[in-house]
Amino acid sequence: MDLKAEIKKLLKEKDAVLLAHNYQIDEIQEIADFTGDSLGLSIEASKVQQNTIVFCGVHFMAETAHILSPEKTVLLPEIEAGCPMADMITGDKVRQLKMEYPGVPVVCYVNSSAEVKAESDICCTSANAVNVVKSLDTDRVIFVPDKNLGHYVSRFVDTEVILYEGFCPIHERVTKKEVEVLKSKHPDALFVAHPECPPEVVDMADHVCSTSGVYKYAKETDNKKFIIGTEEGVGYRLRKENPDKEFYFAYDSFKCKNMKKTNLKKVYDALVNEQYKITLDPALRNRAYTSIDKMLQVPR
Ligand code: CIZ
Ligand code: SF4
Repeated sequence: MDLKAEIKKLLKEKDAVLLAHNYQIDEIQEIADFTGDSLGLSIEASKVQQNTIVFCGVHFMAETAHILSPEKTVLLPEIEAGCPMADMITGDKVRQLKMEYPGVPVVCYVNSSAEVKAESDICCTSANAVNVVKSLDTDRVIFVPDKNLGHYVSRFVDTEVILYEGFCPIHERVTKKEVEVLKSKHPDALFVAHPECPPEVVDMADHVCSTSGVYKYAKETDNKKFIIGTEEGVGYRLRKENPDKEFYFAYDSFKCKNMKKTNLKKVYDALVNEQYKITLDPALRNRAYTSIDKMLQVPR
């Protein structure tokens, strides 16, 4: 069976759109209607005509798509695709933090569950986190769950950023030593890091940005070689858009295994069986929506 052709056919038949996160396997990115970062895809999903969204990513991303488009059917082809960083904090934990620091607003990275978003005051992405914190009229914020993104933000604001002990195991894994070795091997390469990387790695970067920022930087920078400090799925579009440039990943197998759980067969099954539907209790969805909506009012 030609899975790609079958998927295309089913997408039409079922009035569905296929979204793929930048960290998905190449074959999925190849046939997706849209590729992007978690928030960009959810915003895209809210604008499309189709009634069904097949979200190739991890659970919190499909939840975000549902939060922004509750009237649409959101399908996550692999129900086991979770995010260890998002799982490092719960709604209860946020409530506890709020009791510990009364009156201090909670900023939560979109890489978090709906329950955590609902308990927070405002969301942020890696692209707008600094502006989100600056937009709050306060001298302290609680930042959850990513301590590395929180630390990165603290470099640019006067606000005291109270960090939580969460992290992305894939980005946390990059070491200064590995980047040094790559830099000495490719002295003319520029190093781009995602702010989920540890602070000492971020310190070494020529440029720090979100996944979408990586594409823009590689395209617009007049340099032939880049060391990439984020998940290797971005390599698909980087190589496609810059065939004359070279990309090296900051460590071998810079791979999110949850992102790689989705494959063509699972997307096919998702369409045939209309699985797995991601929904939320409407009251929870509304509260999570408020935090996302507040973020959307802040300029990027
Ligand atoms: O690390 C991730 O999962 C990222 C960067 C997600 C996203 O697109 O915001
Ligand atoms: Fe979660 Fe990290 Fe995987 Fe992103 S790359 S989904 S933050 S574990």
